[in-house]
Amino acid sequence: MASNKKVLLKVIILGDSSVGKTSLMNQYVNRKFSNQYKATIGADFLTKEVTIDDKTVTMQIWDTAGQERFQSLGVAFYRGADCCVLVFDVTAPNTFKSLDSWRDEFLIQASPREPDNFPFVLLANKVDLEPKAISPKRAAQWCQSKNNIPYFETSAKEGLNVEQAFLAIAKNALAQQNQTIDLYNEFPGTLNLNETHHRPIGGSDSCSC
Ligand code: G3D
Ligand code: MG
Repeated sequence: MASNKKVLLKVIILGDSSVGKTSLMNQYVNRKFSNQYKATIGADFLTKEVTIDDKTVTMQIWDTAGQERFQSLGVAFYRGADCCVLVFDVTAPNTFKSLDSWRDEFLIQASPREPDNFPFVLLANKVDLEPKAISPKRAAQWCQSKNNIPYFETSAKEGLNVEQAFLAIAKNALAQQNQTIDLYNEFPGTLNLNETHHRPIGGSDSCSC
């Protein structure tokens, strides 16, 4: 890929309501943890430039507007994602139990080319709080069972591990995008959008179109 090409990575954040998705994004993009930022930016996104191996890429981070309560996020939210971030709250066991269904929902809606190799990253959020209901061991086991998903313990409140987690997210998203581009390049003759086909409609070979 030409190095002067602009790279845009789409990252989506999924998980139960109140696990801290919006707070994590706000901490990463604006370096703020604010109770006023209720933000709720709709099926919308924030962008952040990030440098990976001397290359600047733009990460587009999509958050929900609270519709995750009903698991109804619409196809536009999922379409074209390069990485999916799954979040749970270490003090709320139900949010950990929901991870499977968020992952499944993503795979159904986004239908990536290679579901088994699609990059997910798991964030165990609110590690500043006690007591913890889900141990790091349990979370790590879940990650292992899903083809070794990278796993970070974060606190959006204290800014703990947030930068590191999003850097890993960006790297995984970039690797995924490069792989997809390689796949297209492997079959250059499969789809040629510049080619004009003059094919008769209705079975007649005598069309002069
Ligand atoms: P969501 O976007 O997943 O629904 P939010 O979650 O980011 O709106 O966060 C839900 C609540 O959890 C908020 O509290 C927020 O301040 C809090 N929160 C988010 N991340 C952390 C964290 O790392 N540590 C702690 N202690 N709290 C966190 P309120 O009270 O505003 O509902
Ligand atoms: Mg939110």
